[in-house]
Amino acid sequence: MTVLNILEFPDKRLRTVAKPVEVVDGRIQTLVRDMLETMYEAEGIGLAASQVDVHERVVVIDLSDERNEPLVFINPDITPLTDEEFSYQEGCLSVPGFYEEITRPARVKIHALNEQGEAFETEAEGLLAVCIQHECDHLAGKLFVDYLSNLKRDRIQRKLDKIHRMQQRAG
Ligand code: GNR
Ligand code: NI
Repeated sequence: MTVLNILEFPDKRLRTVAKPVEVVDGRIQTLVRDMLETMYEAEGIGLAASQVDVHERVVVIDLSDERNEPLVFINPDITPLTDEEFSYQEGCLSVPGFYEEITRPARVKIHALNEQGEAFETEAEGLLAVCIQHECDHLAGKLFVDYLSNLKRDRIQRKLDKIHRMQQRAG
């Protein structure tokens, strides 16, 4: 297994629209395992393939405290189930250190394939609904900062640009 490099905002590659997975084969299963290892190492609750510069529709999530309940969504497709909204303080491994309240549909239906390539559907609410919507945004090249005002987003971009410049100088 391999810990993959996570792209950080404002990296343009995060804006790439992911393509559907055509066959869930060994290559995709290896990607899923590497994404899980990367998510656990980074202590995130979710990860989209876009964040590791693989532009295919693959998402992993684990909301459990023990970090032993991996959820895998290949070619996820979500539809809101209600007009009701839910607000949550969101963070992102690609926007490290910044947290902002984001409002989204409170419940969604999810259609996806599992890691064996079998179709399944489920409904999500609460944190799972937040997380799957956040991950599907990544697959569309979208980040939670896109929901913020230009002022807030530009502030975050300037701070991360500065951090990235300092990291570059430190080698
Ligand atoms: O680890 C993560 N935490 C989180 C918190 C609130 C809302 C969404 C998330 S997802 C994030 C991991 C990540 O960046 N996934 O794309
Ligand atoms: Ni994210």
